[in-house]
Amino acid sequence: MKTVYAKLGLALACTAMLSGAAMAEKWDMPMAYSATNFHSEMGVVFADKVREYTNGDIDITVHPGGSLFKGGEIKRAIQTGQAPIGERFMSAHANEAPLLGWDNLPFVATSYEANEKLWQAAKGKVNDQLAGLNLVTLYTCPWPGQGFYFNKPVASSKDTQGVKFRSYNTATATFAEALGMIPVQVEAAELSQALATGVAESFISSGSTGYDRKVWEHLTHYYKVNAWLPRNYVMVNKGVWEGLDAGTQAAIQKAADETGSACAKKSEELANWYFEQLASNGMSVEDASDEFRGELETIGAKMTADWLEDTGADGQAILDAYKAN
Ligand code: PCA
Repeated sequence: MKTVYAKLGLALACTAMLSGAAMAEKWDMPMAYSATNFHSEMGVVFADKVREYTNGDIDITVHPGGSLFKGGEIKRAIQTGQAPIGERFMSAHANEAPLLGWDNLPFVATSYEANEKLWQAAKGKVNDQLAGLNLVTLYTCPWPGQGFYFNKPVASSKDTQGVKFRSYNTATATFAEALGMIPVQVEAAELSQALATGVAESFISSGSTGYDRKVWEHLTHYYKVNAWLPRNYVMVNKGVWEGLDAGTQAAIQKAADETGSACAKKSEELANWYFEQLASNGMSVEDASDEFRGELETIGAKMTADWLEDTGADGQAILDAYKAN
């Protein structure tokens, strides 16, 4: 008799384990940047934390480098539920939802601290706009400050006329046009190819993307401008999110909050290291000349004014809240 009960107990335990395993939801998480980039590495940290905090109920697999969906397709894939979760460059969506360009305002918030303050001011309205797009933000993470890459020395806009420029969103295309350049939008994953084939000979970005894409193979000069610190964000489909019980949501949010702050710290730690790598691979890494910087500031002020026009009272409220803090 004893053995029968023991066997029955074992059978019940196995059934429980099986149904526990069947409950685990598998989530594919497309990310746009290379596997070794800190954003992608942090995506893996996030997935590990989610697995841990949900006791294995949510099992996320990260697909970096645009391997599952290309950068430009990720948001739509999540909106439509083709993927439950993913990561994308936030200001890439500013053409469709202008508030999402909050982190692309030239010279408004140029340190990690200021960028975080601006995010705190923007967060509520930005998340509302994303909810309207069927998306829930889990965490955001800044890139290091943005500067210009060229294949020659550049002292002012006299040197930028007619230069082919790789943009990553509408705002950077506008910036380039104001400098007499010819913009073409290219994902970071395709940047090396664009430089190798001469489709682009210049771009604006952090030291991070220049390092990831080994741009010293094609370009010679980096000018530190620190114009803005744009953010990536990890988002989940709103319906998928609302289908989770409160405990699972809280566990995922805890993982997201921890990963978001760790990711911002990592970005800050790496910012100068990237410059050192560019320099040790033969690039000239310098501050932009006063003349060039002055021109960039003039163009930047106009871009911020345009953003305020596009976003109206909401954009103004974000900037006012930022300045008041
Ligand atoms: N790297 C990304 C976005 C901002 C950055 O620093 C890129 O160039 O695509």
